[in-house]
Amino acid sequence: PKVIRLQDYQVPNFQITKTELHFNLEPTETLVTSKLQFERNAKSENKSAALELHGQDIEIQSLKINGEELTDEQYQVNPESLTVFSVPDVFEFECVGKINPQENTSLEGLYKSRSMFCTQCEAEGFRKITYYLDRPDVMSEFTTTVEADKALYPILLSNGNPIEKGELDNNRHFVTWHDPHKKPAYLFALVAGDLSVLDDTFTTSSGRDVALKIFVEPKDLDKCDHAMTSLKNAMKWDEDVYGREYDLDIFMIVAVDDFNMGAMENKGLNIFNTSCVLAKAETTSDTGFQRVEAVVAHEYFHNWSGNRVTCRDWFQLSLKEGFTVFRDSEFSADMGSRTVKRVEDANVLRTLQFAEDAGPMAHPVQPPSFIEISNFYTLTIYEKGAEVVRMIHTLLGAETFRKGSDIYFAENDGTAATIDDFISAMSKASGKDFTQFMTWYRQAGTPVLNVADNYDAENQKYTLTFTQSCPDTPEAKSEDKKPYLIPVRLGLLGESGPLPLEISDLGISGVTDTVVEITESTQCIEFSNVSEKPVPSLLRSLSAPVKLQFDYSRDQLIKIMSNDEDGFNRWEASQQLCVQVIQELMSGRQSEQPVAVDPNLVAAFDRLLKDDNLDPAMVANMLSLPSESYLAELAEEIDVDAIHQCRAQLKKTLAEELCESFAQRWQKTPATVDYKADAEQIGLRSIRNMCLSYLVASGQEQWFGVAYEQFSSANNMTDQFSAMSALVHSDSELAESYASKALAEFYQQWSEEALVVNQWFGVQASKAHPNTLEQVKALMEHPAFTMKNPNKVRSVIGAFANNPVCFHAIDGSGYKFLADQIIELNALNPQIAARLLTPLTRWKKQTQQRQALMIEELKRIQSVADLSKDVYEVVSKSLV
Ligand code: HT7
Ligand code: ZN
Repeated sequence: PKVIRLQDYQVPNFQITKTELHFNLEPTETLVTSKLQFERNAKSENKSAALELHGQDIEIQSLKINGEELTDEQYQVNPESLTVFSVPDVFEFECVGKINPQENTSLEGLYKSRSMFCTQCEAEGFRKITYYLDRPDVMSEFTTTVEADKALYPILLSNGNPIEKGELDNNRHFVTWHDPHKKPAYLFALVAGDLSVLDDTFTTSSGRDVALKIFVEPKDLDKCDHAMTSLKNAMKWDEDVYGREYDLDIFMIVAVDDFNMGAMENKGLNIFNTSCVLAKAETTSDTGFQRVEAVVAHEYFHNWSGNRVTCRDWFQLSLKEGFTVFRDSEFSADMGSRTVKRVEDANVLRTLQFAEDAGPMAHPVQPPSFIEISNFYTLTIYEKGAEVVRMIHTLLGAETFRKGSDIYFAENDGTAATIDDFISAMSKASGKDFTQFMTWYRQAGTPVLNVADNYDAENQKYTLTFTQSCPDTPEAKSEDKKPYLIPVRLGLLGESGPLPLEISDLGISGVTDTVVEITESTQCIEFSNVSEKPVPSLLRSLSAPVKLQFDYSRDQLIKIMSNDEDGFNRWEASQQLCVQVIQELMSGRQSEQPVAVDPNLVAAFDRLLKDDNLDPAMVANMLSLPSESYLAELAEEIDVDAIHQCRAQLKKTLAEELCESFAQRWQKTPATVDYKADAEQIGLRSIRNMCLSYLVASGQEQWFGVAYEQFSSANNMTDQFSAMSALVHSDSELAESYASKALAEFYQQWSEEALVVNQWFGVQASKAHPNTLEQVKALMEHPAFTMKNPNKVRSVIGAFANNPVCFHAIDGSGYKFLADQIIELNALNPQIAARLLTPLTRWKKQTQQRQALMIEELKRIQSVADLSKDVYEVVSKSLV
């Protein structure tokens, strides 16, 4: 397969000023007629270029230029393109093509999801609908007519505003939509189905009324209120914080069951995975509610950061995704608890993105090349990209950042822009030189920031020495990498509170929190008038996406944990303390000299449990042990069994020793009466369920009964699922009967709710138990499971592949199972196959025995005939 490179970018030879589409919808034979007004691009160097259009799996019925049917000699069709050899400078191109949505299991282009038709065009799906210049820098005005059977598909939608509708023969009808905003083909959308709608309105800051509509299958109409509230909050927030108003008279969301990702920001017609729209207290957990709020906001925010200003090419993907994730993350922080949101984001970044940055698919936020762009919708583009924007926000301050975003939107509105355009706007607003900062976009890998300190009591000077480095990644060796500009937010803690900071070199004095810019490979920051040896609180709020190394003693961590002004670093200190203790248990296990859990950690947890002043959500986060994947990320060589067992040992010890404190905190935290997904109630449910999970982990049977009782009587999914999950994950044999009873009852209760059944699949597939693989195979035979639905695949196969002890079973059974599924999915849905492959590609830090088994399965996948570009790229890069 061909490698596409950023350095080869060339402006398109043609532009398409107007696009007129007509869809005659039939499940297996949809006719698509396109009339495209072409003009040669004045900026193109090749003034006599042939017309080369993208297109795939389209049966051509007719091709015309300016009304004249083309003869066979005038064009050539290849599997992925159509070339018309000689064309005038301005002309109309007409194509009638036949496509088969029913058989389209890739879920790209036009496909059927249950009884409805829908589309997914980003990144390159439009070319499966009709021949086109399917690239984001070709922007056109679309008019779309959708024609279908009226009884089966009463609702016919596309982008923009409806301008005409009518009845046709044979019980058919049509609606014509016109989108006044020029857009690239990846933002095109069409939906047809028998859908119910939740209606609302939003009045914009300039007084325009916008009709808001959420379309769902009739059975789901009672689960749309939260998405609608989130949408209105997001619309208001974007006006208040970014001065961005909505620009059409109608904004629509449609929920579909079969979807490769979370949602899609098509202009005026967002299409969502049901899992990111539907929410109801009884069926959806708090994290589900929060996800709906975040994704609804994310897609809405794309209307400006993505649609009004789009990307010139796919190497600029993080221009829209990184910026929009930053925007949605700030929105969620404003809607709920800022510190909790930061902790959640940091967890995702440090476990998942850091692992990606250390793996075979590592790439810069602006990748230099790709084989299949779908493989680059990654945590690096999204989450690291958002962190890079966050650093700009930190360096400039909120006000200047806003000036920069205003300049960016004003200068690039209606165009396809680049990351450099964004940086140029930020530079104009601030006068800051971003040359060094661009390293964040151009180099892959997670920088390591090592910090050492020195206290000179006599002169009351305190010095921090920062040393940065970045490991080897596929595109560059460590020694060839340039130093980053790293903003480090910090403070110093004294015996009785924060110390005032005096850094004369930087003109900083009289504050207890500041941001210093580390730009050199090694750099010292000197603090004056420091009256006692302080404990440094570094990288507050995770001010840069780096791995911080400072040799903290446990006493120092405990001090930060209980005293720091920065809530994030209090949480971070609790995590580091746990990491140290778990690593100590692992060393003891390895040397066969078992060690006891450090009583200082037990005491610190006890104080946390008794702290009524701290936000309950933060207490829950601080009591939450570092995940197995985070511990794996920190290890040089991963011993999955040791990590699992030592982490479980710590949890059990804490549970046993603090049983009374957990029980007291559980008892005094009220259960939810009238469910609300607000920060306060979410915090209370999280501490209550955290306590319950420890109490169940203590292994005392009375708590199994309590958990089962909560499971049966809960009035919301958070409490019901948490209780069931605690029982399922218990390693006590006594808990098994409670767990299996709960699992059976849960399925009975929720068998009609697809999203709840997915949760039920997931909890079973992620249980650390020798039988899990057999159980997973049985779940795949369950009537509710199908390989054609990505949510089901993720909840069974995906959950298993991310279940470390079972996936990495030493007999290689987990690897073989996953490889078999990928081979099957490669033919059905290449995007999902490639994504699911990730855990198998991370073999480098596994033990040698596992490495060999993993490589064997990767090679087996590589040898499959008809490997999709998606799977080919991931497998081949992981075998280098
Ligand atoms: N911009 C959207 C990306 C997306 C996507 C990409 C590849 C394959 C399927 C897809 N579905 C949606 C989602 C977003 O970031 O908002
Ligand atoms: Zn996005």
